[in-house]
Amino acid sequence: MGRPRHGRSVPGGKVLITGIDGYSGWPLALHLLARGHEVVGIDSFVTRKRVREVGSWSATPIPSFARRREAVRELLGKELGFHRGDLENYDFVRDVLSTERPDTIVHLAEQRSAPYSMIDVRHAVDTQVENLTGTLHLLYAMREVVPEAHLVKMGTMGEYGTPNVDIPEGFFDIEYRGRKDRMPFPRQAGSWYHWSKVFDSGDVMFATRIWNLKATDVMQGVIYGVRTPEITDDRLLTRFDFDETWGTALNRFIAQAVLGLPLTPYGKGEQRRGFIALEDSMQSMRLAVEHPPAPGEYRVFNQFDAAYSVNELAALTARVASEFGLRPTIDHPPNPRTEAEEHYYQPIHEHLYALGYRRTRELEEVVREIFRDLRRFRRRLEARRHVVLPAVRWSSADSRPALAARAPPPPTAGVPPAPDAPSERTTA
Ligand code: USQ
Repeated sequence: MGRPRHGRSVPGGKVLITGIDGYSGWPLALHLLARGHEVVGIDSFVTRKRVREVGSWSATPIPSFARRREAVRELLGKELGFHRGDLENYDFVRDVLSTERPDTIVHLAEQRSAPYSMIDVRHAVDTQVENLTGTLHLLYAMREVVPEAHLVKMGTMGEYGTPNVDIPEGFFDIEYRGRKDRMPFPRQAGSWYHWSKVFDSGDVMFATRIWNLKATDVMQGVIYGVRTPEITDDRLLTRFDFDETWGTALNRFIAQAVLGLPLTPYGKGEQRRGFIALEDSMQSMRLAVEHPPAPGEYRVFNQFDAAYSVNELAALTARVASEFGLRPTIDHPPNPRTEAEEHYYQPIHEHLYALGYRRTRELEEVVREIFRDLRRFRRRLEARRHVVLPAVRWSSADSRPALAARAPPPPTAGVPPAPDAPSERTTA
């Protein structure tokens, strides 16, 4: 577990989070600091830039990273280490690992939007090259500098696709032509982004085998929510995306309800996915950090709490919306994605429960909480309502014209374009 320094006495010890400025990275940093870990982050702020690229921003106003660190110091009395840089630069990655010598590396710094990866050939290539390069650089730098560290790698439930059989946690036993083996479960991803995670998984699994590294590959379901117990002040808020490229299903439905727009389960709306509250995703990541596998072990967690269809989530959103005096309609726009809209879905998720995972937040309670927060930031939503409806189509090789055609709404009386944002430079 390393030297007996501050943060090293906790299992999992000193944690390096790549992508610390992101939706999960930021609350994870707060959560691990509160648990007594020493935490250091890496970020290049590319997500802020890319969300601006598609004309959107976070519904919650996000301070600059320097201000975030000040808030942590002031409100939590903790120091957060930070290195600004890009995982595509191998010297940077190796230098940070040499300087910090983390016990655990949580790797979240990847392009994480499926629609973004489907915009055109450049976005597809950027997604796969960046995601694979960052992971390979981390694996090589671990091998060189901290081979005893534990890599917690953010993958996705979307790696598996929607097969017509139960989905195990990474591996399954197969008998074929009279012989038996334990093999990785087939991956059938549904976007260039999701495929980048499949390729990453192969690379991480291979590195554990040849270099005796230890790794947890987290098959993360869709996260929803805006708060964790450590977010006690607006200066500690995490980002909340709601546009079609960066926002995810349930979060988007609630934003749509607040905006008075129809909710958009795509196509038939019977697509099922595993979902988990932000707070419980942080609990799961912490459990992985604090219970490392053995050297040479590559383990897989299916990290979600429960599976829902998008129709079920739209209906729930509409029901809770009525408590806030809102009456959203439910629309079924043609599906911009190429995916099954009715299918079997039965993933197994036992590994985290075996480590002590328990649901802390009920879905409906979190939905209410998101409504309360988004109503406070309604004017920020209003300022970007033109980027909510889908524009990126899987069947198109180039969705840039559709994205460019979305015009910002003309300023209306009482709705200034960016009211509670200090400036575009400090919020994203
Ligand atoms: N969907 C709708 N209406 C919407 C938005 C989405 O019906 O307005 C549907 C999509 O068609 C899809 C499902 O909801 O069937 C999930 O889409 P999503 O945008 O919520 O999530 P996805 O693109 O799969 O990606 C998100 C995160 C990604 C993470 C993944 C976990 O952006 O980083 O890896 O969730 S999972 O979905 O389990 O693969």
